[in-house]
Amino acid sequence: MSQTRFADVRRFESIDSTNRYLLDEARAGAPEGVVAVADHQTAGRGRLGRSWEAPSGANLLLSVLLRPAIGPGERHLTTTTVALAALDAIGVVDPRAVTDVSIKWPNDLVESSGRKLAGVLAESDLVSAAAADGLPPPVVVGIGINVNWPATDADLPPELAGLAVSLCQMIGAPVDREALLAALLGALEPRVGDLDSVEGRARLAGDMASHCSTIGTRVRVDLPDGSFEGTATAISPEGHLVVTTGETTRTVAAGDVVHLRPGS
Ligand code: BT5
Repeated sequence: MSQTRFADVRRFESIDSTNRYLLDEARAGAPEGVVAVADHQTAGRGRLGRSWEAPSGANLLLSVLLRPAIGPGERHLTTTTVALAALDAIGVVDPRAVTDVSIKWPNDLVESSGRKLAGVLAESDLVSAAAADGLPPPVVVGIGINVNWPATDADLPPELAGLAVSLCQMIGAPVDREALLAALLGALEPRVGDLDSVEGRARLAGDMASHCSTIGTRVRVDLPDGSFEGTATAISPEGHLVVTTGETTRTVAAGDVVHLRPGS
């Protein structure tokens, strides 16, 4: 990966969270492109205080430090960037399996049954922005991809039963984590480059729209101040979800989305 901005790959047998590690590095002034990869996380995190589960040595757990020159309103595109790069990478490793994978807004890669294959977590820290003089503010984007765990549904803890799936299950054979990592870092380079220009950001939003199974789906959007239902119709240029409720159209920048079956 020396030809990409992601040449500084730091590997950990065990760490609390690769996102936490890179946020601390960002605070100390680390440049864009540092990558942290872990065999195991003791406190892998999801959004809103949730946790990310993966046994040691089975899955891909990594974070990248980005310093995109974009405004706060467009930061969601960093999640989009990594989700799209992960789709690209899965396509490199297994072109057939990827046809069965889509992005569920805002941050999940899901298999056609809706089971979750990967989750993305973008975190920024304005304190580190102030500390690192002259550098654009950091965004740390982490992704956990279920590569070889679960090997079968029986491996899952009760709380993930029926909700998680791995590439190994989809393909029917173990997958080389290093090959997937190399493909992901390779795919990230042009995708992250797209954050730098208006045309690039439009490409990210457009590609998101074409791979997003939330579009065209009846959804419930859970926000901190309540929920509403509607039909997801588009991805905005900033990567936000456009939902029409019949009476109004709302653009959702952050929130949990539940895909509802027709009539539910
Ligand atoms: C996410 O959060 O999906 C973001 C996950 C990001 C994990 C990566 S790993 C490397 C980096 N370092 C970190 O510390 N984190 C990042 P969210 O949308 O909140 O989903 C979390 C929910 O997904 C949990 O509450 C579980 O229900 C479910 N979950 C946990 N582990 C899972 C797994 N391995 N596969 C599928 N679902 C899982």
